[in-house]
Parts: sequence; C-alpha cells; structure tokens
Amino acid sequence: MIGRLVLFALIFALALAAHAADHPGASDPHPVEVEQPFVRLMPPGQPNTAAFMVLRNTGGVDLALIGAESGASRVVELHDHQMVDGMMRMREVGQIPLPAGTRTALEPGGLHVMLIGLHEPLRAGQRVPITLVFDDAPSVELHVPVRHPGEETPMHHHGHRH
Ligand SMILES: [Cu+2]
Repeated sequence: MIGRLVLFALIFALALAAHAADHPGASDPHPVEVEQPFVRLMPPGQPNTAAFMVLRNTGGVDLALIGAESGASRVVELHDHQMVDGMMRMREVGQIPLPAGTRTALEPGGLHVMLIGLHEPLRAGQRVPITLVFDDAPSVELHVPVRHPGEETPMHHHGHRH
C-alpha cells in the first residue's frame, strides 16, 4: 500500500517536472508588454466596437498576435484599415507582426481588436475581458477599461467647467 503511494507520488513529481520542462518560460515575465489598453465606448445601439493598445515586444524573438478572444462579443477579429476607392475601410488581418524589440500601436484609424456583436451595451469605466493569443508566447488575459475615445482619464473630463 505504502509502495503504491510512493510510486504514485513519484509519478506525479515526474509529471510536474516534465510539465515545467515543456514550459521553460512559464515563470518568466511575458515578452509582450501591453500599455494603455482601452475599449472605445460607442453610441448606444452600436453592436460593434474596438479595443486599442500598444504592444511592446521586449524579448529577443519576433512574435505575432494571431488572435483575440472575449466573452463580451459574439466575434472577435484582428482588423486593420485600408484605403479602398478613396475610402478608409476595415479589413480582417490574419495576424499582427510584433518584431523583437519594437512597439506596435493598435490605434483608431489603424490596427485594432474588433469586437463584433456585443452581448450587452458597454458603459464607461467598465472592464472588458480580452485574451490576446500569440504565435510563440503564452496568451495574455486583460481586463480592458471602456473609455470615450480621446479621453485620457475620467478626471480630465469631469474637470471642465463652463
Ligand atoms: Cu474593425
């Protein structure tokens, strides 16, 4: 009986060690730093919106953002803007390259994480769960605040007096 327990404990320890070896970076800091993420607050009734942020690849390996997930909307896509017949149009992109040592801005009029078919209307200040999926790095879970576009902080907005 004791023998079986020891054997089981040994197998468990070996499994843990194997798992750690499979994921050498599990305890290291993530190579991609996410700065100033926000979800744009849209007028009521708008079923779609977008998330913006700056992605800094601080590591020595080229990476790519290959997808995003969120429980807040039916569909989540990576989008860019492109001139089509003199009009700015959004288009889905398969991935957003993050070369080593560079910063990539997802910003209005450019790259963004598109949230299509919001399950519920968003409110300013609320946080939206968004998971970023990378090709060669662990996924990153964010809770992204909802803001009016161009609004640096809520305090700034309420500080105006007329
Ligand atoms: Cu879009």
